This record gives sequence, structure tokens and C-alpha cells, in this order.
Amino acid sequence: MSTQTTLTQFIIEQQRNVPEATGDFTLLLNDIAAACKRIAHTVNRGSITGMLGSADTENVQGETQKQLDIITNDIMVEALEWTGHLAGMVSEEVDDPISIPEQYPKGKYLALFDPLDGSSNIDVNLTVGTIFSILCGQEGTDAKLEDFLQEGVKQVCAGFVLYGPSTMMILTTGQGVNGFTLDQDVGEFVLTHQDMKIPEDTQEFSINMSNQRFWESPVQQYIDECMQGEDGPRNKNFNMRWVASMVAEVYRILTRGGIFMYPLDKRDPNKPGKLRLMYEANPMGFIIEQAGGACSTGRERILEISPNDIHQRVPVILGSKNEVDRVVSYHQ
Ligand code: P6P
Repeated sequence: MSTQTTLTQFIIEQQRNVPEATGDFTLLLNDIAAACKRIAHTVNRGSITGMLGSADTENVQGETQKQLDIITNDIMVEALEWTGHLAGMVSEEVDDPISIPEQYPKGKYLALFDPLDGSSNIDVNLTVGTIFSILCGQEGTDAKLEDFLQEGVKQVCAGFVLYGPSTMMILTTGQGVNGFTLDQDVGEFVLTHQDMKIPEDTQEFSINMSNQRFWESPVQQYIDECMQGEDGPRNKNFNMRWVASMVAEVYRILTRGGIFMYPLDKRDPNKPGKLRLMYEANPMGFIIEQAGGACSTGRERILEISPNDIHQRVPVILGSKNEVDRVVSYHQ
């Protein structure tokens, strides 16, 4: 009987294609996988252990934190800070960069993460996930804030773990996108979706329609044309999905195509979009592009944005390449 390829085996085999690889990166990915297994277990038992509901605190985004936002953040930090692979971390749930405690060695990588994306869904038992991005820092030094402010094209790795009907890790290291499903019986992520590719066309869009009055005209035009269906300029009918969990939307798009949009919103000029560049848009953009899709603000490629803040927000339009290109053309 052929045993399935585990995440560890897959990473080591990919590492062999990288002559200068030291094995550090492989160990870091294993540490992230171990943290996410712990998060999967914690999230799965949320209502049993009384961890659902609000923590009655706010994060730097001004959003009310769920208890599990804080708990999962602590799991990620505690699982990674001792490993000796990191020079620092950034989390959606923590205002400033997280330093590596003095008693631990510092490594060369920087980890940026949203520990529990879509947590507004946690109390209603819908899919949520962890999103992570890995950059290179200054080996052995305490990372400063500016060390994190790198364009998305500088990422060495991006991934997300989906806590849904099954727990899955979707990963890219710049050599395509692969999906691993957690085999609960053995506690290993095993390769189940090799070399994922996004269809270039789609008939499915994802957007929060309740914000329609705040969109700019190119987005209004695009959605209006989709809504006109086969009688309109697109000559085909569209379907809509909105899970309010980016990890779920992106995974669906990886499996069957689609376009996801959280566009520029005229409500608050200080918040050009809702989603955060460094630990949501950039990692998802890297994955989407590696699977043959596109990821834009409507005016520029997300991965080429020069960051000015670790928590900055951007408009996000990602998914099937031909649809994203169409929306971008409407912005020109
Ligand atoms: P809304 C979750 O809070 C999130 O950051 C993304 O995962 C999701 O796509 C979006 O916000 C949902 O936003 O405004 O529809 O609740």
C-alpha cells in the first residue's frame, strides 16, 4: 500500500531543489504546522471549553477580539519564539512587532500571521483559519519594525490552514501551490491536492453586497454587469458566495475558480480596504499567483506594494486571472 506524502517529506524533497538550503526553513514550517494542529484542536473544542465569545478587548485594528483570537495568537507565539529560526514576528492581534525573548537564539526568518482569520464566524461554527507569511530578516538580530516592511514579492513562503470540515494546510514556497489534509488518526498533514491551479475564467463572485453604496464606480460596474447575467454584457449568468472568511473564499477559488473582492470603501479614507496587507493580502496574493491567478488593488499588483505600516489595509481583488484583469481594466 503506498503511504501518502507527509508535509515534512514534501518540504524536505522540495528543499533538495534549493542548494543553499540549511534545513532551517523545513524545521520552521514543521513548527508552524505543529502550532496549527494545536489551534485546530483548540478551535474544535471552543464551545466545550467555554472559549467562544468576546474577550471584551480591542486589537490595533479597533476590532473587538474574540477569546480565541488571543488564545490562538498565544499558541502561535509560544510555538515559534523558542525555535531559533526567527528574528521576530508580527501578528494581527499585537500592535507592535513581537521580539524573540532573550533566552532564545534568533534566526534569520520573520513570521507574520493572522492567527484566526474569520473569527467573527467562530461563534456560528463556520470555517476559520490561520494565515502566515515568511520573509527573510537580519540573521541573529532582534528584528526592527522596518525589517518587516518588505514587498510581497520578497516572501519566501506563504500558507494558510483551514479549520473546516477537514483541517487543511495550503502552502507555497514559490514552486507552485500544494494542499495537505490533516490525517487526525496519525496527526500528520498529508499531500492531497498537488499543484493546485485556478481556472482563468469563472462565473462566481464573492463580495459583501451590503457595502455596495461605498464602492468606487469600476467595482459598481463590474458587479452590475455580473448581476445582469446572460441578458447583459457578460452573456453569462453568475453565482455569488460570501462566507465572510477569507481563508474559505480563497480555498474555494483554488479548487474551482472565482473572484474575491474586498474593494476600496469610501466610508473611511484612513481605511482604504478592510484586509491587511502584510498578513492577509500578501500571503494570499502569493498563493493565488503561484496557482495561476491574479491579485490586485484594482490599480496595482498587491505583491509590489511598498508597505508603510505592518497593519496597513489595502483593497483586495483576487482570483481567476481573466476576471481580475477585467476589473483592473475598469479602473484604468
Ligand atoms: P465582512 C474576517 O473578519 C475578514 O477579515 C476576512 O476573512 C473576510 O473576508 C472579511 O473580513 C469579512 O468582512 O465585512 O463581510 O464581515
